[in-house]
Amino acid sequence: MSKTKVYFNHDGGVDDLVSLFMLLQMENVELTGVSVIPADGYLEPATDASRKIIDRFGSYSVEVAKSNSRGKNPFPAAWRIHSFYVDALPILNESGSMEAPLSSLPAHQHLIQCLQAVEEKTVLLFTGPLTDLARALDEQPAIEEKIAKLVWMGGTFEKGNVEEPEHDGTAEWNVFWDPEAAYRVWQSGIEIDLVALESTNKVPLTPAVRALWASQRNYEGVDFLGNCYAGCPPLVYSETNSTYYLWDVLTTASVGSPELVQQKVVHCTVIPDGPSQGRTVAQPEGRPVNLVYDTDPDAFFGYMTDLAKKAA
Ligand code: AGV
Ligand code: CA
Repeated sequence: MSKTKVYFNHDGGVDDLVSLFMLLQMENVELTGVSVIPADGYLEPATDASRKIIDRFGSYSVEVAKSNSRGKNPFPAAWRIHSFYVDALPILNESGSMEAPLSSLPAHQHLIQCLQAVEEKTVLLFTGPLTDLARALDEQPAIEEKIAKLVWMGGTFEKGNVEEPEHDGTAEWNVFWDPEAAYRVWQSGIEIDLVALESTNKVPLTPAVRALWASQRNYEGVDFLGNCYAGCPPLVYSETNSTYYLWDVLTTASVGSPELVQQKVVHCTVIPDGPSQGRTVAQPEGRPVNLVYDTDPDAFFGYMTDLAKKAA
């Protein structure tokens, strides 16, 4: 079986780190590089946790790079703190060392290097803001030809998830953190699969999902899932600003198993500034994206848990 080459840029949230764990279990995927941007997490623990997950759950080595990008609209610290929690999990610290190599390049240059080092085209998987991709395109526009497509957790055409002063609530956070970067990527010719809140809203963390993982915690990988999500607020009665969804994990699953999601083409633009900054808006003259708008939650959680069972 030929494996899809994937470069993964994430921002250190719990579901970002679980996504890395999942990618390492996919038999049809080969990770060509990983980079970490300090948006919904802190740089050091998110980078260390990434290296430890590769060491503990990967069957091959992957180089990790740190981003030096900074966003316009910072994430709440209460969310970013989760990166320390995953980094401290005992299962990731048993060996007491970190073997996965750390690149000396900043993430956007690491991305360029990894694209150029592989002969075929690479799928880009981004589960945080697009800052490093926008910078890479500005620095080396020729990389566009080496990109098969971008699969991005970002955006919505319905209700946003940003609740911040001076914003109207229409944006999704990964766009809002750096709206100009998304705007820049929209100007490129790269094919974009947009895994938006329309589909991720279908996969909240719930007490039932936790119970499923708890019941199968005899598998080390499933126990790892339960531990990672232990600090995240589930959906019980109604949504709050901190309710956790499996945003990035659904995005990652759509790379390993595309039949889990439904897509349709939408023409749209990104609003780069002002009170709606970071909003994705449908517009006939806008560029096309493949909007991932639906999924079957049972099939998704089944796929996720089965992959975790394979981890050793
Ligand atoms: O908007 C979803 C993105 C995803 O990439 N992140 C979390 C996922 O990693 C930001 C976010 C929105 N609401 C959150 C977020 C919450 N309640 N807790 C943590 N992060
Ligand atoms: Ca994320």
